[in-house]
Amino acid sequence: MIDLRSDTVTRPTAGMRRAMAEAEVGDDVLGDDPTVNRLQETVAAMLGKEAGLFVPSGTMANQIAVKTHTRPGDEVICEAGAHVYVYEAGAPAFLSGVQMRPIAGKHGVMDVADVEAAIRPQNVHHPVSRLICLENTHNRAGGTVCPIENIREIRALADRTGLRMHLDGARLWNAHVATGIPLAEYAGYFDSVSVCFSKGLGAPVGSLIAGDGAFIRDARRFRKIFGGGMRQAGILAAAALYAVEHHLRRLGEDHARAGRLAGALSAFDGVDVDLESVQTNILFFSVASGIGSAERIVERLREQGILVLALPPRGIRAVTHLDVEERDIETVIAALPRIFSA
Ligand code: TLP
Repeated sequence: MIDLRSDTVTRPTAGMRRAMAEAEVGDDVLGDDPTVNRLQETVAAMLGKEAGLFVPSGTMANQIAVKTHTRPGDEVICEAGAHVYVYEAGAPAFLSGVQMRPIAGKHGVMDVADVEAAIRPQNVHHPVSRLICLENTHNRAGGTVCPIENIREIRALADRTGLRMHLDGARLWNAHVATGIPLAEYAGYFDSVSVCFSKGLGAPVGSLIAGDGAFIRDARRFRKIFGGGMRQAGILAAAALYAVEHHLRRLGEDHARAGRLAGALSAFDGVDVDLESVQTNILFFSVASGIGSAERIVERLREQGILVLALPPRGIRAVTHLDVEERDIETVIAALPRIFSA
């Protein structure tokens, strides 16, 4: 099977498994795991932040950040398709008692004027606007990169109005490789940043939150409260370190492959690909009703040994990653006429 459902499906390579097997470990809840400590220091430094905290998932990273920045009753501004709002099971309300204020963006990018208009005046009737969350790259918008000028404008607004900013950087690695903008430059605009090792970088588990020392001290307590304190987690941190060292540079290959696939798909009548949004490793396309439902197309691709995700009624997502090679993309492209020209 060629699995294009997500970049989360990768399996650890032989080299990564060796690094995991050889990892020095200790009890990380007690702060004793040398490999976790090395990962936290290494990635915090890459992001230009004082401190980092290793957590089990991207969802937990975002939710700890929301919890650490806010108080119950606060409002959090984010783009309408943001993962923290759409795909985290209502956790901001469940875990932090905050209300989300979604704003429709273009290609996942919010206009600064719309963000400004969403900030509540200080008044007893309103929730307190506390936090702005950005996502880079933006998953639901098709792996789009948030322009640095837009981030800068929103930061200036946050500074003027006293709001904080969190970056869901699950795929910040991809934005960095696509643009050449240093990770620390992106991260510098945010009070906290989350990054994932278990997506394009190919580690089996793990994310990290970075911020200043006081923020991470508070976040560590919320990690414990949320049940994310892990013991000999160095085995996982070793995989994450290996991923950062060996799999970051190669993300450009995934981007090129997603671009090729997008180009091939766009040649078929009734298949709509917004080529402008295909900037990294994620590709969304939609199928006209004459061709079949998204579920039907997913089923036909599965019969050809290709897995993708349906976003009913018309949308389909394909994601390239470490376990998808050049010849897999050729196989997929060769299968397309059997799916769409029948
Ligand atoms: N995204 C997953 C699904 O949950 C949709 C995927 O297959 O793409 N932020 C962003 C931008 C994400 O895309 C994801 C995962 C997360 C956070 C959450 O990470 P995990 O799955 O580790 O909790």
